[in-house]
Amino acid sequence: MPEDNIDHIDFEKLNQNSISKPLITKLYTADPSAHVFNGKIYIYPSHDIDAGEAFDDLGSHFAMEDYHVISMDSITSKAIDHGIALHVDDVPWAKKQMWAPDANEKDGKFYLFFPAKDYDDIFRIGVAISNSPTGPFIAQPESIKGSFSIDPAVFRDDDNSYYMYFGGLWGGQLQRWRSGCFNANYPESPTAFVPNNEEPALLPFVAKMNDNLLEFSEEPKEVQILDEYGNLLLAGDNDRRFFEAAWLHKHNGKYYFSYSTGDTHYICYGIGDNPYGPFHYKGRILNPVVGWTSHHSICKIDGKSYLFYHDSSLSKGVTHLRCIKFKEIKYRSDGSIITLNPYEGFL
Ligand code: FUB
Repeated sequence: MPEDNIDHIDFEKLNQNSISKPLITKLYTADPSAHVFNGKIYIYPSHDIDAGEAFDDLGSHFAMEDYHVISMDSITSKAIDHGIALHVDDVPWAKKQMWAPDANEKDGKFYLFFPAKDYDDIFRIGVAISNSPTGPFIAQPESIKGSFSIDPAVFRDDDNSYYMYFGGLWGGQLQRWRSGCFNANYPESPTAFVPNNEEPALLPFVAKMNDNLLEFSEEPKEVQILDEYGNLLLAGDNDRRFFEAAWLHKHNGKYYFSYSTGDTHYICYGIGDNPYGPFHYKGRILNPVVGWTSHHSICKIDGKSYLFYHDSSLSKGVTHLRCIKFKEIKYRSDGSIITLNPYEGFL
């Protein structure tokens, strides 16, 4: 819901009707990637700040500078903020805009994956390593070779292969990579280079990671999202096509690829038989929240599945000052997910 649409909202009533309270109120947080490591819940969010950047459709006002890690002993426990885990000043290749991160664990080491703009103002994806899930993380000197765009999500499959999903339109620059290399031509409009409505929509990417989790082991491949007839979703299908915030989770042996539709503000998903897809579009997981962006992760905790997401309720609707939340999701017997309404019919 764009900022100019919130004047009528009674935030007290909205909060009363909300299906979840903010997990952390001392700082603004967004884009929560939740994992269970060694029996404990760790959440890797963006840390929203007001850096005074003017609002634009490229997301320049999302001028985040660092990451904090949040932990919870259990889903009913208090959320603990562990302070700064990584700052942009400590990432040699990164200039600004520390957007949505993810993390994963391998052989007792913890890897933070994050996008940021480099000194050419191109979004790349980097890795930082720690011996602890809460950091501090030490960044690699260079971004991942061949990485581009935003919103990395790293999924570990049952055979211990790791796959990174990534990509984001408009400010996330995915449309600038259509030819395989970065199109730096102006005008720098968010929709320049986006396909026409009747063309197939831009697709997110996936790449298997090397054993060291520091590099792609293959050229990133497009992740296909198909409609009910087996055709690629079209660029004009704004209610269903991929925009940003990729996530992959597994349920009953099936692979669920979920994502945000951006300008229509839904979290949607498709189901596939392997980590590369194709994924068959199945529906919505979350209806629009207060705030323009919607971003999520899905994590199984003690046998139940939870959606971690954000809205802008804590800042009374300021787009770039968000708060992380969570709610259990339920599956029907056919594997489909029951859509959540974030304010139980209030909006
Ligand atoms: O937090 C900055 C950007 O906003 C993220 O990278 C997107 O997914 C959206 O949530």
